[in-house]
Amino acid sequence: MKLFHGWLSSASRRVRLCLAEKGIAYESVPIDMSRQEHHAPAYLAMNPNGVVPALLLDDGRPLHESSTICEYLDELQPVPPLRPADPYQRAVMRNFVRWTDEKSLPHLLILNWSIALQPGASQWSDAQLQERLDRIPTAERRAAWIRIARQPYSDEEKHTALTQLLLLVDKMEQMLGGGPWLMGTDYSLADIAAVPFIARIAELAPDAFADAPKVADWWQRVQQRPAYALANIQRFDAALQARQAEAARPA
Ligand SMILES: N[C@@H](CCC(=O)N[C@@H](CS)C(=O)NCC(=O)O)C(=O)O
Repeated sequence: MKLFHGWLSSASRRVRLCLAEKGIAYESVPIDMSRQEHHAPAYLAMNPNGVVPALLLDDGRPLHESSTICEYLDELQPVPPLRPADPYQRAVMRNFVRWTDEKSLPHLLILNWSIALQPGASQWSDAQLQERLDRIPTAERRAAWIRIARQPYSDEEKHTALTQLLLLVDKMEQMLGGGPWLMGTDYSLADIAAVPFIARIAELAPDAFADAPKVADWWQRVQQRPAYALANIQRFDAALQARQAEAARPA
């Protein structure tokens, strides 16, 4: 199968983690969001929402939504299992994943886009911006690009976004009872959903786990998993600099 993904995208990192845990081989197709490659017609045919990631199965059928893709992979290859066997616990897991989708990702996007996409997007002329907006399939994502191109997030908005993002740490500290993982004894898609956010929180607010010892231990355990290294979750700032240096290199 082929994974169309962004190296810096949290939703993409989630799927890379899942594929690595499963030991499923795949072809990696990086998508450059700063060039709006995810708004090209061929990509939109795979993901009608115009966001990354998208998984293209061997038989040509596409799949989008990181949480759906991860559940699909867990059904496709049930060993090692990444969802609790108990239906109630599975439902609790899904609600946690949904919580991160709704309450963490929008805030992280404000912080990430401000450094990764705003400098380039603010240089576009009105005509260039309109041309790009015309290719974006949803009003919500169009609004996000207008915002980043024309009305940069203020320091206060970024501060609020970080405060909201940090609520994940409190939530996880409460969930990590006996541990060692969010759903108890077994590593699951709940942990995988949280990893990209906690990795970024560790960079943005290194003291964030000072009052959350269970999350601090969980984060150490996550980084020791072989799948964590395989998923190639680089530091955001280092990856961004490498990408910019690559783009600036003469052809
Ligand atoms: N719920 C989606 C969210 C995907 C998403 O928002 N991806 C971001 C990167 S993490 C993206 O592609 N943004 C590009 C855009 O909005 O133009 C999923 O989990 O797959």
